Amino acid sequence: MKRITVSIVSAACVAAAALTTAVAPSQAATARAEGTTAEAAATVTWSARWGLKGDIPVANDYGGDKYADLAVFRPSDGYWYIRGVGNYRWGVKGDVPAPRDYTNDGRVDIAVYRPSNGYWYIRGVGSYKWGLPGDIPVPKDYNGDGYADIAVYRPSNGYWYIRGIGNYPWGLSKDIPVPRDYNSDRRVDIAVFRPSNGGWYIRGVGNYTWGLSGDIPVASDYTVMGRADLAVFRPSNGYWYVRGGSTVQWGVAGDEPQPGNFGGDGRADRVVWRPSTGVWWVHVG
Ligand SMILES: [Ca+2]
Ligand SMILES: [Ca+2]
Ligand SMILES: [Ca+2]
Ligand SMILES: [Ca+2]
Repeated sequence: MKRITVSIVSAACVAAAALTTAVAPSQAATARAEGTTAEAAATVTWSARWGLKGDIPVANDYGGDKYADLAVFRPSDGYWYIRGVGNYRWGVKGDVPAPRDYTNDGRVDIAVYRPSNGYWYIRGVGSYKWGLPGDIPVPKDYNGDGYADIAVYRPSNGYWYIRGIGNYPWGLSKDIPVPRDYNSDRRVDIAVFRPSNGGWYIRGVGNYTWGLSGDIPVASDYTVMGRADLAVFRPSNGYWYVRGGSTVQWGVAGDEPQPGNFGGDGRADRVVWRPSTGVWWVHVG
């Protein structure tokens, strides 16, 4: 993780290409293409600088090609910089990015939640009043219709307010909301991670212990089972612990984990964005 390199490793063939110069977008794209044609067990790692200190990482598939796109929201100028897709002015300083596919077209839509007035501004869709200062936006598809639902988690009372669906008490003030589909029914489940005891409380699914205080929850589908795996990134040692999956060291303290589908295969990949340098470190496999 110290050098900027691209390496491709698989069980059947070992082919490594190290790029000692800065990774250009075209080179990263090449590595990605090679990775997808290699063995299933292939691991591809690459890195690219995209973003500046102070930015908020918002990697998602904005273009709709199934690959997550490197992206940052820059509070200082209100722009979204999405690599390979474009730059868009949307939001102001203090806004919380809330990108999701609100239109069910396979493309994640640019959106922000504004804590100061409780409004959601969804680019190309509209604006909606839903929330109060202090709320945490948790847009996900809770009813499985393909459209992300506007929703907030309110730490002050532990309630989830899901627009058009309902209100649910689930959580405590210091919990971190981690809504995902944990049981493969295509509906996102209300869930919280409790840092104080490493507990995961998943509504309608169960309670589990996975992680320690100080861990950052990074639940996603790393094992391609069609549901999110419990997972944490531990800043103190840079390890990703995936329940039922492999343990991988990827990242350092201060990195912001951004798991996503960077390999285009439906598998979540371990990815971190380093605010100090603006470099994304991508571990596909
Ligand atoms: Ca994409
Ligand atoms: Ca969309
Ligand atoms: Ca929905
Ligand atoms: Ca579910």
